[in-house]
Amino acid sequence: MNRRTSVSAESLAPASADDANWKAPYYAKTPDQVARLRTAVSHNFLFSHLDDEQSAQVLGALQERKVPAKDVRVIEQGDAGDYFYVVEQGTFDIYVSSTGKAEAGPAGLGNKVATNGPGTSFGELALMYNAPRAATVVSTEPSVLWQLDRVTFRRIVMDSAFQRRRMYESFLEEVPLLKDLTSYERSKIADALETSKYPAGSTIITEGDVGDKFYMLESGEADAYKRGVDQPVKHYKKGDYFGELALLEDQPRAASVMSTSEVKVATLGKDGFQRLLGPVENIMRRDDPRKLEDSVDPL
Ligand code: PCG
Repeated sequence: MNRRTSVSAESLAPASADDANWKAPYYAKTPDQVARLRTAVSHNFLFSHLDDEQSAQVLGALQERKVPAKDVRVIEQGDAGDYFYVVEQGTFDIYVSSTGKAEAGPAGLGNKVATNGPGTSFGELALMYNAPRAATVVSTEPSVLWQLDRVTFRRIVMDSAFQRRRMYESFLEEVPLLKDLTSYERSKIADALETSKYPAGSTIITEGDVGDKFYMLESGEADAYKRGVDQPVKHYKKGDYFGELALLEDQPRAASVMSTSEVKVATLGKDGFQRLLGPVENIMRRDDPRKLEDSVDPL
């Protein structure tokens, strides 16, 4: 079967897995480029769920793009989406205009909503949702980007990211800790989450261990215990979080956490915790359970 797809048909239809003739483009790279590219994508959560073959295809399809100066509009709000970008070097300011479209001149950019540095990415929304660009992205200095064409993005990178965002969207909206984040900030957290399940009576965290993850309770209940204290020092239910102290303070786990029913947790590794939960760090410090424990367990 020799199936042919026109560009315009592709732009309307979601990329489907049954287009057997499609092959990802391949751009040859020098060893230096490969090394720089690997570093740039290594912390990017949109790539972290790809298998080896998918990673090789994506690395081959990424193309280097040098941005020669500051104030280059790499993406204009309202335009059609063509590429997804990973930042290797430099930073980019992101603006959203309430008119839905970027106009000429600095005033036409709208409100600055984010600044993206090395290892971050942008430009996924228009490709995921077949929608106009939702923001304008402007260089703040000469920079280096890696760009991935929309078809490769949709066919290889998007599926897991899209499902992950959808799957965690409603849960993350109900986590009190995250309620003041924008829905876009919550989407970025969803990209980085993993789900784990535990039967009732499991030890999820052991006091004294080195901490490498942050936990949010998706379903079920759990208790925190401290050595030498008979009663639980804290009880957790859906939407609560734990495991933040060891990561905030770089100290061993301050308590053990055990499931009291079957439990599902969404976990965020240390890297994601530090990159994505910066805006709520003060809330976590304010709610630090050691303030409550002091009366129970003076140390
Ligand atoms: P896209 O394709 O809409 O192009 C503009 C990009 O800006 C968008 O994808 C996101 O990748 C990125 N972006 C970063 N922060 C924000 C934000 O707060 N809101 C929106 N809408 N986009 C953002």
